[in-house]
Amino acid sequence: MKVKNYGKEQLIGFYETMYKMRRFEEEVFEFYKKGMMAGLAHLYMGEEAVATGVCAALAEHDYIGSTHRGHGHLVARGADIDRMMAEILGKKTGYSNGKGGSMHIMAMDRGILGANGIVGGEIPIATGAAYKSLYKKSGEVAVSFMGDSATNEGTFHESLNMAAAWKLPCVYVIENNLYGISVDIRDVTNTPDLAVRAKAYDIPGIVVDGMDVTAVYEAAQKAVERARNGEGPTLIECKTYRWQGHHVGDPATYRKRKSETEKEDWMERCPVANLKKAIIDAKKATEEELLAVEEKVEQEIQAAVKFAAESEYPDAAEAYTDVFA
Ligand SMILES: Cc1ncc(C[n+]2csc(CCOP(=O)(O)OP(=O)(O)O)c2C)c(N)n1
Ligand SMILES: [Mg+2]
Repeated sequence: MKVKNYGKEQLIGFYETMYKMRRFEEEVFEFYKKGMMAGLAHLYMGEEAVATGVCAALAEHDYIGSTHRGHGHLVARGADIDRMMAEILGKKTGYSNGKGGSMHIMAMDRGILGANGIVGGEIPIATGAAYKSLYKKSGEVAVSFMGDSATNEGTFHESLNMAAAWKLPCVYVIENNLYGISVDIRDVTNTPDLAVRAKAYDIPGIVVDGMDVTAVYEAAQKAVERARNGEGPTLIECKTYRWQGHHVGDPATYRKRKSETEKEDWMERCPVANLKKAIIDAKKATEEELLAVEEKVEQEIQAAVKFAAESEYPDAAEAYTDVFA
């Protein structure tokens, strides 16, 4: 991790965002275990460096296409933690008045164009936002996050082709966590790196260590600059891993198929703990200063849990408002 090239404030910012994502989801997992939330949640734990590094390279008015694993994308964009937590519990103070829940969590006020239950659904949506930016000359860059498995969807290829042909200001970010539910991407795809698919569209395809926030940030910065300068899209593949199963109800036994210690090996590379260690080792901040950051985040998280728990559910009479059907 190249923390030596960074200032204290920026490193503390990265750490605060990543620690907040982790703590937010630990509370979501508790909600699930206590039966406080409806449905399931797809946790981003382990992948925090990806959204943090990418979103740090964006401007306030830029757009994000998010996935079913979207909590981290919202936190990275500075979404309101109270409204996020309330949405998870289906409360009317939530971002979608409690009707989206975990999988459809979104924050239009932070440029998040929606999370998607349809794998690969976010890719053409972000591409459309990039097209709007070009057409209206409004200057926004659109980022589409996606899983490794989404790159085997037609939407991925259709979108990259169009974005490359029209030089759209779009950045495509693959969160390669090795799995699509229980399917190992290495068993269903003939190239070890997914970023090589960029060659088919003659755009840059970059592989980065998705456990290193500085590596992700630097790749994203170049891609965003390229997009903003009218030079077209970039495909960035971040190699990462999810700590939990596909969702909170998945024991993920399939992870031992290739290596008994696969999960443990990746957990040793924890992006949050390793960033903390790197900051302290490089003497960019002291342990006490980082503990103070953790304490501040903890207070925010506890306040959000209280806010969500004490908020009301939407009224039954509102069942048909804010929905398309
Ligand atoms: C079009 C479509 N096909 C299949 C599914 C079922 N499904 C939900 S998540 C998922 C795996 C997604 O894997 P990946 O894109 O790698 O994202 P990850 O869950 O690993 O973040 C699948 C197959 C779906 N929701 N939509
Ligand atoms: Mg995956």
